[in-house]
Amino acid sequence: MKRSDRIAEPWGERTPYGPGERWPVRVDSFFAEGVGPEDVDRWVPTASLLHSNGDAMDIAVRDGRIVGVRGRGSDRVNHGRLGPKDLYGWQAGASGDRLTTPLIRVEGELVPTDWDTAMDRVVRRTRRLLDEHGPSALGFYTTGQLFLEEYYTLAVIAHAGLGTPHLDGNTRLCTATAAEALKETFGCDGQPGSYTDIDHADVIALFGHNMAETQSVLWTRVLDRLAGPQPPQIVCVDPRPTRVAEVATVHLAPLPGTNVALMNGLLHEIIAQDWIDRTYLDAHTVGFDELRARVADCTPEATERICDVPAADIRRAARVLGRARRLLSTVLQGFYQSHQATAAAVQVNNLHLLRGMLGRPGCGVLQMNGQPTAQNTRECGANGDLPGFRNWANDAQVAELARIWNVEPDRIPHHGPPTHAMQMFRYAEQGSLRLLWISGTNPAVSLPELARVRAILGGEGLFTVVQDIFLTETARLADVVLPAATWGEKTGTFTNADRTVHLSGKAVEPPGDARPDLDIFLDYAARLGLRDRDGGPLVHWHDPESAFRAWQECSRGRPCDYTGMSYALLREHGGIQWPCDARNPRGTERLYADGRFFGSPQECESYGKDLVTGAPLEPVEYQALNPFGKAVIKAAGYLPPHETTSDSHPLWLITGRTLYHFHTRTKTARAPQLQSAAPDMWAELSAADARRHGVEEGDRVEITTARGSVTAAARITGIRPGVVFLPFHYGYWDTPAGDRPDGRPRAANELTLTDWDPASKQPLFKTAAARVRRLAPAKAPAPAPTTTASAPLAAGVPATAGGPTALAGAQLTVTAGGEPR
Ligand SMILES: Nc1nc2c(c(=O)[nH]1)N[C@H]1C(S)=C(S)[C@@H](COP(=O)(O)OP(=O)(O)OC[C@H]3O[C@@H](n4cnc5c(=O)[nH]c(N)nc54)[C@H](O)[C@@H]3O)O[C@H]1N2
Ligand SMILES: Nc1nc2c(c(=O)[nH]1)N[C@H]1C(S)=C(S)[C@@H](COP(=O)(O)OP(=O)(O)OC[C@H]3O[C@@H](n4cnc5c(=O)[nH]c(N)nc54)[C@H](O)[C@@H]3O)O[C@H]1N2
Ligand SMILES: [Mo]
Repeated sequence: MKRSDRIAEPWGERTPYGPGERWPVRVDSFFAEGVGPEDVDRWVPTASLLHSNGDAMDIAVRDGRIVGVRGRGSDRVNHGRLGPKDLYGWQAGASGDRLTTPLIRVEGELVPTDWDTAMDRVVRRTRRLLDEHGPSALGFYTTGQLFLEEYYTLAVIAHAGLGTPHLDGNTRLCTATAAEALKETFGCDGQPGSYTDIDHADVIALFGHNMAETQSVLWTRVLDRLAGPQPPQIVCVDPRPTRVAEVATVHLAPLPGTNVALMNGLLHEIIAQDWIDRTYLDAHTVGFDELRARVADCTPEATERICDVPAADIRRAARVLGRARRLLSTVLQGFYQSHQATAAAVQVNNLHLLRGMLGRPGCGVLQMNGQPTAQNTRECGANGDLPGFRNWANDAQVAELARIWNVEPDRIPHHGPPTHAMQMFRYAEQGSLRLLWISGTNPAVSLPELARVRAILGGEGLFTVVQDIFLTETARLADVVLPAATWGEKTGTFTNADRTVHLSGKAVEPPGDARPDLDIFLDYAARLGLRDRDGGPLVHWHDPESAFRAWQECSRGRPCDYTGMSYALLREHGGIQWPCDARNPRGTERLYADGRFFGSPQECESYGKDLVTGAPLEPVEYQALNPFGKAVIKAAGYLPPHETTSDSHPLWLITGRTLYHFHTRTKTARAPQLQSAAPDMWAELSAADARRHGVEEGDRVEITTARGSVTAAARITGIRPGVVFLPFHYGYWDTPAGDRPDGRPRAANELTLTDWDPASKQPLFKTAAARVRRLAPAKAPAPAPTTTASAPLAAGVPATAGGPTALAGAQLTVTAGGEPR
């Protein structure tokens, strides 16, 4: 086992393999200075908590401290490999500035206190609000980073205990569209495909997904296929020159916010060329005729005019997709975080239905997750539906849930879908929501339009509880701060983007008085004395394993059936894919292999929505549309974004991630290797736009939208002309001004807008109109990584060409080493 350097070599050395072969094992590891594997007292199995890939790993413990990690070679997900955040991120847990005691606000200041005092404050406020205003004064905004057991407990407390409809996750910002797109097409959430589809595919298409940086180990699997015999062809749809684009057979770089137009153009061409599977369509789908009519006019030329992608490239991409024998597609934030998110993501599902590419090795759709445990937030009913993917609009399913919880069905709010996060913040702004309990998320950096978010969280009328491991920008605005234990300090399970469940073990004690999130929720339920209909405790479990068993009962017979699992089995076997029940005791590799979906009116999680207005379909409408529970092909026309570029704001602003950081950097900035790989804010500009604004590499620039301005160092890259990219990782906790943007606003979300996709309610982080101004000359190159999509042009990464419009406007799209594409 050798030490791995995943800063300089993020994807490590190649282990090539061919189609249908097993991906070779390569075990990555990293240890603290002066420690080696021989010094380790114990290895504790877990999986990565810094993305959705679920990389299985073991924590090295020595003298009660975490001293390193190694990948687990036997696990189905990563075959031993670890990415940069997996290898180095754990160091943050031992950081000296962890929260170690609860804090309460006294005369304007947060002061340390004990658990009794802090919880008593929260419980007294809860009771008072329940008495005076009823349950809808209470809201819970959770995350995609806790464990299944924790979400389930919170969901039971909110839905059945308090009876508030206001429970959502930051998964609303993250994978609400994945869930919605799966529900629209297949009737239910749940990933059809499997990571092993990479082993078999002859075409892999990535739609708005920078897998190289955001699921870096999954990307090594693709790279190893590319290095082996009969490599797959890659299709990349992204306005930036990502490492995915670099190896793509076809790279389409559409204008931001035009994904639906692009997809309709591709589907038009595939139908026109008759690259469709009639037998599959007839047997397993409804809605094809409507789609065909909808895309009839979407010729490659018409598509070029909207997306600014050459018609010839659209034809080439359609040909690759249309003639694939085993097609794997992945979809992520380039599609999910824009104004027609669900409509666009659904078209990728449609592509697979048209081509009959589902349920066989190599034929999968991965409507990806982002956060490590986002899948569990959704399964457990902490993100817009009821637990076990139950349909709030189906009385029989609500009654079943009431039976499991032993409460009256009326106790569970189900007159409409649970409130989405953006609406909860609106209610808080208006004053009807008076207590907001935030767990495991940092909205003062991650939500759109931060000035507004700060005003809401800091507002007099709102009592804010923040449960975190650090004193974040959000925690500083709280009335009560609860110190949590995290990964490695608590036990629980979580599920990655391909339905693989891992058990994550406790390796070390949490610092000070910090407590597992589960214990905090259990304590709240106990203090409130929540009861079922016979007067017994509503939350009748007491630790992770008993919570898991309670969840198993809730999942019984549902698509996400966990009843065949146990902690013992997960310990023995490693990752297992749900559904796992008596019929599938070792889990299920692919859903829908038999062409059967969870789409019948009785079974489905949702009756679907109008993709343009977001209006839910009535049960009778769904019954008429899809009586036999087939897959639904839903068409959608392209609509322009609400905010578009203008003379005053001529550039499209998009935001996103870099390889080395996780979100608001509370963990990755406290890991020295990661922080020094990307220490501060930058802005990516094309050479043409840089020249037009008189900007050179490293210059300080100001980026402005209708919401505000930020400053950053300019990085000139091969991004398509007309687009500026900002990473959203940089907030204020580690700036001289502390938690305030005074002096030097830098958080990308100062600029983003309060708006969301009508169907999934996922906010828009990838379309806004901006302008750029040069402030000062460079002192040094921008502090952006050179190994990734932010590589400077000089590094020889080919520029991303726009279509003819961009060429005409920009006069420059080709640089050293680049071919005009
Ligand atoms: N290193 C790292 N990995 C992570 C995370 C992290 O913070 N850091 N976070 C995890 C989480 S929670 C998530 S959700 C995932 C996100 O993973 P990704 O979705 O891969 O990441 P993003 O950078 O948000 O966006 C992906 C790409 O969308 C492109 N894009 C922007 N606008 C458009 C558009 O209009 N159309 C198209 N087609 N593309 C567009 C951007 O150029 C960007 O390269 O990553 C997970 N993994
Ligand atoms: N502009 C822009 N904004 C975006 C995005 C974008 O692409 N562009 N992407 C969006 C997406 S996809 C996402 S997922 C969000 C992410 O946004 P956030 O969820 O706000 O980001 P994180 O930094 O991951 O916040 C997680 C918090 O949980 C804390 N934490 C970590 N472990 C634990 C634990 O075990 N228990 C508890 N209680 N707390 C813990 C961390 O310290 C941190 O404060 O950002 C969204 N915002
Ligand atoms: Mo996310």
